[in-house]
Amino acid sequence: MGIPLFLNADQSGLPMPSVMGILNVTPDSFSDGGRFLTQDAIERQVLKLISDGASILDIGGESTRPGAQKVSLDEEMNRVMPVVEWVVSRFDVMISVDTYKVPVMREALKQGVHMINDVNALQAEGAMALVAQSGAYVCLMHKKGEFATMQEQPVYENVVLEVRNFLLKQALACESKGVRKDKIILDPGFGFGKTLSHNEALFQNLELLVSLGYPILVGVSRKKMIADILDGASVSDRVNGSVASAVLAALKGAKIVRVHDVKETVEALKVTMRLL
Ligand code: 7PJ
Repeated sequence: MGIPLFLNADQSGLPMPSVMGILNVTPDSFSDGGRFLTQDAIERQVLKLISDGASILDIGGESTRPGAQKVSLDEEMNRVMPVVEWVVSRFDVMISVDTYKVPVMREALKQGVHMINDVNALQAEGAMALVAQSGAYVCLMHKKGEFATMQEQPVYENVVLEVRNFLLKQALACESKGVRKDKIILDPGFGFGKTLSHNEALFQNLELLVSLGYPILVGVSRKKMIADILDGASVSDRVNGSVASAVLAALKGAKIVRVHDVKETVEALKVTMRLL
């Protein structure tokens, strides 16, 4: 547990947010054209994320995008654990595992990962106690509804208050189960049961979440909301919009930005924080 968060002070003395690099260990991300993940391609991507300046790696084996195929527990374990073991044994980088399944959390924590990133905010039976006992960081994310259907007309009376109240409730529940307050990170969950106008309201009011007193993580990288703003830009045309939103999130007080394009984001943040 030797790697503290948020130590990356820029030369200006202003705090740089930590950049979390996304490592999707899924066949559509890394494959030999068939259904096998190639360890070599994954290892190259890990090296790239680290040399590009990621201070946290977020390793995930199941896509939670709307409409994505569910992955069995065994399959997720087989995808994620070899990569976790490899990274833990070789690199001094903070490791987060993106999972909502308790057995995956348990195994990853045994291997010494530093953070559990749960898009389901530790709502699974036993998840809070497990994280509490491990002493690891946890990111609690808001989502509305189930993965397959969450983008079918989500409705809120007041999205900002609903998300704020949910995250605060989960954080306090974690604390009552023994998770230390300074280990808890909150995330509004952009795109998880939210329309573009819900995402906009959450982003515009990010300060309200920041004022809860927990570090905030923002993940908008290459998401559909960027495409919605940019007239349907393809995934490869979403980089500039993603970087702009990471910078804005940092200016609004986010402490972690979860991104695919680490080099671009780190450079933009460095220059922004220096010239602010
Ligand atoms: C998020 C995530 C996010 C956190 C994904 C994608 C979809 N974890 N996992 N926050 N998104 N904490 O990357 O497009 O926004 S998967």
